[in-house]
Parts: sequence; structure tokens; C-alpha cells
Amino acid sequence: MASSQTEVELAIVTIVKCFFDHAGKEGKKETLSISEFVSLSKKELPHLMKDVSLEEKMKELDINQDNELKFNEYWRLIGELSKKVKGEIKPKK
Ligand SMILES: [Ca+2]
Ligand SMILES: [Ca+2]
Repeated sequence: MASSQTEVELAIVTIVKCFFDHAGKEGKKETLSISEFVSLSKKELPHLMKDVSLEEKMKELDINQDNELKFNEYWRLIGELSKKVKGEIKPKK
């Protein structure tokens, strides 16, 4: 990747890489099992996910109920967490 990437571009790359790094640990390489989801949440999102029941969140995100999270299912979590962060950041006046 080019070194001229902006902070925001790098943040997006990091989010995508984070998914595949964890998804590749066991079973299907392109989806997160419950244990991969738990380790991703604990390792990469410890502050944002600290009050969240990971088993319930997994069920909520797993739209097709196959006990695996595809990228588009994981992506909804990023959307939710972004809203949570947005609530904590006040816009400049
Ligand atoms: Ca996997
Ligand atoms: Ca699924």
C-alpha cells in the first residue's frame, strides 16, 4: 500500500484486515465463528465492546443464522460502533 494513504483510508484498511486476520484463524477463512468473533472483540474492540454480551451480539449480527459472520454481517457492527462513537464526539460549533 502506498505511504500517501490518509488516516481515514488507513483506518478502513485496518478494519478490513482485522476481519480477515481473525476470520482466518479456524474453519472457514472468510467468516468469523463465535470464538473468532469473541477474540476479535476482546483483542481489537475492548473499550467499545466492554458492556456488550458477545453471544447475543453475535446472534443479532448473524442475519442468515449460520453461526458465522460474513464481512457484510460484521460490517453492521462497525456501523453500530461508529454511531456509538459519534454519540461521544460533539460536533464543533
Ligand atoms: Ca473462520
Ligand atoms: Ca452468518
